[in-house]
Amino acid sequence: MKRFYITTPIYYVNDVPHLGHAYTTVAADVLARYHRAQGEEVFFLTGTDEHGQKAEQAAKKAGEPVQQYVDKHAKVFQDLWPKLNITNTDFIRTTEPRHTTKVQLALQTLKDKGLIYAADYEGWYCVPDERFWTEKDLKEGNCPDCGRKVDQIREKNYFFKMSSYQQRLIEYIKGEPDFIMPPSRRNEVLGFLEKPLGDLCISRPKSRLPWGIGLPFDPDYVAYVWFDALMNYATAVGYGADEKKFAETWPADVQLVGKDILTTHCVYWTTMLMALELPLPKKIFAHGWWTVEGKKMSKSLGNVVAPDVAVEAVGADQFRYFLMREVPFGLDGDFSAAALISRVNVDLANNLGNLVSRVLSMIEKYRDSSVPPHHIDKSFPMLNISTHSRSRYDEFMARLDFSRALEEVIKLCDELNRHIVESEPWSLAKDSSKSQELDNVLRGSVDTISILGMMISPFMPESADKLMRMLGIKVRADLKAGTKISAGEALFPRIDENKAKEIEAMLTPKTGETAAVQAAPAVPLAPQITIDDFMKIDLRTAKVLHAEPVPKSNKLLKLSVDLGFEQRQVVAGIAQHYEPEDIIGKNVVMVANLKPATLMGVESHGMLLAANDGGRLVLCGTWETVQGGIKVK
Ligand code: ME8
Repeated sequence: MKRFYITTPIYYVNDVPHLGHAYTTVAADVLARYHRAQGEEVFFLTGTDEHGQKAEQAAKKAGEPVQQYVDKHAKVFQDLWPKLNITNTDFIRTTEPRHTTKVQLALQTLKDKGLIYAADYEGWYCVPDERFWTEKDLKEGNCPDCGRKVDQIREKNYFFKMSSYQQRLIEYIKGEPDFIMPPSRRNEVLGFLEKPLGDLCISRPKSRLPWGIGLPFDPDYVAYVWFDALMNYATAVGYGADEKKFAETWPADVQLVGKDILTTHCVYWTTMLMALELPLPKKIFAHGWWTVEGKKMSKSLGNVVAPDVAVEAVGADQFRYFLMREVPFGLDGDFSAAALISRVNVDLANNLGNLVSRVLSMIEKYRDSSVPPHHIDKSFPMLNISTHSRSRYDEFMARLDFSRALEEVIKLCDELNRHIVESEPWSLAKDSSKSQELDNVLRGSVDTISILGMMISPFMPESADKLMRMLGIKVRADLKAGTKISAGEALFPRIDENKAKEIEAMLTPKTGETAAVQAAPAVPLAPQITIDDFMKIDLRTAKVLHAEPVPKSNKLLKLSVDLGFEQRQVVAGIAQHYEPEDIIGKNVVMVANLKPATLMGVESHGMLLAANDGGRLVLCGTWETVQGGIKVK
């Protein structure tokens, strides 16, 4: 039987694990647990990406031999995952022989097939990104990706004939609507493939970068780190080593990645697989990007959220719940300690936790802690509701829509709370002729609680286990009349104000910069206006289609926005606050009837709304996605 195979990216060892890494890995774990619960055999892979310039430079900076450095840092990831209850089947490190030898096998295979050739390369090279760029790719002479300076180089290298697969890849993506998810990312890849696809430089001269896997056909070269890294998904499951295991596991069913590495996975990896005559993964899902209180996570800002600290602050289940519930999978998210605390208190402590204790204490009080029988002559409203809820939950899980799946959990809690209020078990308990009715309400409620336990278990495994223990059972099917329950302590303790302050201090320590922002005086309110004054301003929703810096300006970005009925060019003074690629696809609000103006020689036909947070500009948009051109009042 084919295993259900799930992968995360393999993380660079030069960075400390943070919220972003935890996000992808928790999502993969939720999926793995969900599929296991369906009786499937799951292979869940994560690991570390240990070659290349980044690792080499980080080791140099730390004054350590590279192997020692990567060993130490891979361990940080390996030690972290159990704290988040991650149930990966395997952990691959790209410096392991099981990987390096099979990367060499893949390279030799492609070379033998005539799909790798040597050529002189002349162009621009970004050292930190380890990427080549053509003259026209550059932005103001710098790397279009990271904005840093690039070096001109001329050297012999080896190239993979990626361009030969362009048409086949386009047709494949068009023929498989669910291959790249969500659809916005699929369109992005198809857009990328509209331009001619070049061949991929898959080597680096050892003289410049020795820390890599040697090319089997040229001792002076190592493999490009992305060729090496992407192969992990195959080498970990037996490519070239264990044919049986490979056949039972490959292709991956779901490959989870962040949107930052969409092209490497959807173009480089897929064409590599085509060239190796291997099937493509069934699905590549590129999720969105987390910021912390509106800012990119960065060491210098001191706002990197460490997953182990989050676990220590609120608990593993609570943190997992927040990550999966807060943002629809695929969209960008913003982390704040306040949002995390609010999710724990509102959804988990007040709603689900209270509901469990409400139902169990009623069974304790009215039925001496024994689960009552069903009386079949009665209808069970909760049974229908929970069956429907469960099937919607399954639909969302199948689409990797984790946030909506959890929304179903909360909705089912609301339904059960309503059912209890409406059926008034406390009144039924006073009337002995209503004993069967009371049994049915209590039984329907405790059954629903057990369904809720099942629904939360991929997300919050410890709490689901605790809940089952409170219900006196191991699996849901064990819940029978006479089963002894125990209400015990709260399933999710509430975070009180003092604890909340402690958590905020642990998770988002204020740096000098943020502290200064908080101390800034409030801007005085402008004089009052009438509603007629306000109505003169035509505010509209708009979607950012394109963004690029305005030449010679370090403040301005030139945007193209979709207003539904037309596209507009708008110049916005936000270049110091947003990278162009961060705002493409965002839904913003703009003043649509402002007279056109010319800024640094570029015409602007409108103005985006942004909050000025002590000098930091934060774009304003709509909470939910709406079409462009909708009036905002
Ligand atoms: O790119 N928000 O490794 P990496 C959401 N080694 N997800 C985030 C995130 C954020 N702010 N930051 C990181 C590499 N991630 C390569 C991958 S795979 C063959 C090689 C997550 O350590 C997200 O999954 O930079 C992203 O794609 C990944 O970490 C990048 O990890």
